[in-house]
Amino acid sequence: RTARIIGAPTDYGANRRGVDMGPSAIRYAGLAAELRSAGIDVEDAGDLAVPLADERDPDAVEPSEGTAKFVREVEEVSTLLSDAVATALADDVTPVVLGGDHSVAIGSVGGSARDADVGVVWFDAHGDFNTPTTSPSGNVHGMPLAAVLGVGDFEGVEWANARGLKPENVALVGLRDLDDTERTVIRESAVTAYTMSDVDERGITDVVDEALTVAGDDTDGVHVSFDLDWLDPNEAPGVGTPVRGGASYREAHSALEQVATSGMLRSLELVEVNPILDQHNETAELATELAASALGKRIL
Ligand code: DIR
Ligand code: MN
Ligand code: MN
Ligand code: MN
Repeated sequence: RTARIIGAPTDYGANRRGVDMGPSAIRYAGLAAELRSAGIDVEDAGDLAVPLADERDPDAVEPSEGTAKFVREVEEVSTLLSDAVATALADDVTPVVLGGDHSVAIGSVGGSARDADVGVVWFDAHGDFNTPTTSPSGNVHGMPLAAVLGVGDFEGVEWANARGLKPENVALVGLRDLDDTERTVIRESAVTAYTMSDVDERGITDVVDEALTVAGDDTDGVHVSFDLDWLDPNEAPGVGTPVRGGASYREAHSALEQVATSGMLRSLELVEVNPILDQHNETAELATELAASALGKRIL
């Protein structure tokens, strides 16, 4: 199989500058070489032309868009990314999107689900189910799942909604930090959510197996959205919103090896790597290793 790397160097969805350097950090950590050594062919499409943050005003939002900061810029990046992902799939290669903050998922899920029925497995400490009205932070990186599913303010917002995605085919794995309204909205939604307690009780293999069944049920493939803050901060310190009690190094590899084994992976993204907050680029190195596991690297 061939993987096409697509860099989305944006921090418009987060309040921490530096996450826009994620694609550079992950390339520097040796992503292409790691994938090639695992027998995967690699193309690098380079980075999307993201507008320069220093020239944009965070408050330049329309009143009807509540408190979503930089929502115009997020729309701009999402549109570029959605096209790049859809093009990769049309070219019969596997898109590997490098964030950037998690707002990039709006573009990658949108592109992946443009001309197909797609399921999503979302590895994250957070639910990413806020909307401009409910978000305590106003940061779009806490909203991408609500955006692609058309929840709340995002209902009928064409650039944000993913055409071929139903909530019944969405599984969130490893939740441990939800905002109050977010908890209610997730409970009321048809998505399936597994907390870290589920991982503790049932083990990662069982949980991921079920998550893949949910996402793969009557779909053409699965998009894996991987927020590095899913891991414990001891393993992945270079993220903007670390939360204690996350997945271990082994659990993360095991989960993504299962993704590869399932044969259902359609598109992959690795987000929230922030080299400014990192120690010796170790979070980017981890992202590199995990991408190889998801794409089929095996020890023997
Ligand atoms: C928080 C953080 N719930 C927010 N979300 C993050 O801003 O809405 N998602 N970091 O990955
Ligand atoms: Mn996230
Ligand atoms: Mn997160
Ligand atoms: Mn939170």
